[in-house]
Amino acid sequence: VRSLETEETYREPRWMVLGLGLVGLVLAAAIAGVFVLRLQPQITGSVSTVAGEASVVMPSNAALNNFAPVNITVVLGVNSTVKWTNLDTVPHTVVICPVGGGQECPLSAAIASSPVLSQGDTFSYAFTAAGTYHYYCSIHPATMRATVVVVSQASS
Ligand SMILES: [Cu+2]
Repeated sequence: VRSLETEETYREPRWMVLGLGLVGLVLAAAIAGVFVLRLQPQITGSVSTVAGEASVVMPSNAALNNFAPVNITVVLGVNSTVKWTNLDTVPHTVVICPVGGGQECPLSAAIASSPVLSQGDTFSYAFTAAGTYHYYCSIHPATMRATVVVVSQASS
């Protein structure tokens, strides 16, 4: 038969284990919550890609040949995610100016700019408002200038 003293020394560690277990559960829930919050923007991003893409390429010798097509018109929410693919052996970039921002806005004024795209690299941008957007390649700004016209569904 155990004495009271012996029972107490056995009970205390159990409460400590339970307490630690609860702390562990709370931490696990917090970490899981952070993961869910971080995953949500990625899920949204993949959905917008499904909505429809328009394609532009930097063709071979794009520094002379420009983007292709040079001017495209897309419909908001239908194919207003534009995906650029560099097919050239020369690296290029995409710098998108705001509506009314001119053909060659400074990088600080750009609404989006790609990293340097090597051959085979792609860059996508989802336009969210109608308007005429000029964009250019920051490596060849004098010759690589093009336009995306975004129209709303009602006006298309
Ligand atoms: Cu270029």
